[in-house]
Amino acid sequence: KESQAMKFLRQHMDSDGSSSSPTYCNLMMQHRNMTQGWCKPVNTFVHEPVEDVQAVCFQKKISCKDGQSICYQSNARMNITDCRLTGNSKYPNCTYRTSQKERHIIVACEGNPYVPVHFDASV
Ligand code: U5F
Ligand code: U5F
Ligand code: U5F
Repeated sequence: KESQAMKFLRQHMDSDGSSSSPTYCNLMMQHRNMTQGWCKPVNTFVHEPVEDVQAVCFQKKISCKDGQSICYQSNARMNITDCRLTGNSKYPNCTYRTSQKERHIIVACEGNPYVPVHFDASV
């Protein structure tokens, strides 16, 4: 079974990639299995080394958007791509808007080793 940590890597890590192409999200959301059964509405990919993203678990502690759990905000801005479902997209044809950004990422972490398991937001 896929662990929470593996799920984070599948859904949110693309270290070697960049969203140079406008069809990046259409391809990646499909390749990373986020368009099976439904179209996942919002998903961020991070284009930084996995160690740099894992290190965020030891950076600035803040509240998650749920207001209850602990999240961590990266000290540095990171190269990310936000994928957002377009308004007229209808399952199974999931079409996304691709936006490349430089932002601080916010993640939740769990386990031993303590690694990212949830992508909360970017600022
Ligand atoms: C990057 C990019 C783009 C890398 C599109 C590969 C892509 N890229 N800009 O899923 O059945 O591994 O690696 O061939 O699929 O992940 O085995 O799910 O910078 O799209 O056929 O191949 O391509 O796909 O196992 O606009 O190019 O991109 P799979 P593949 P893809 P299977 P499955 C992107 C990736 O960031 O790092
Ligand atoms: C993923 C992500 C993000 C899952 C945010 C659900 C979310 N996610 N990157 O975009 O103006 O914040 O509410 O759809 O925007 O429950 O309301 O900030 O990969 O937070 O359109 O919503 O879902 O997320 O209020 O940057 O989405 O997260 P937005 P949304 P939310 P608004 P705003 C991540 C989360 O996998 O688990
Ligand atoms: C923890 C947290 C939060 C673990 C939210 C995974 C979650 N957590 N603070 O909606 O991009 O199922 O994955 O968060 O994926 O099993 O939207 O990974 O400490 O609930 O497809 O998945 O799954 O959310 O968020 O504010 O993170 O959480 P979805 P998520 P979930 P998406 P993604 C929470 C879990 O306690 O142990």
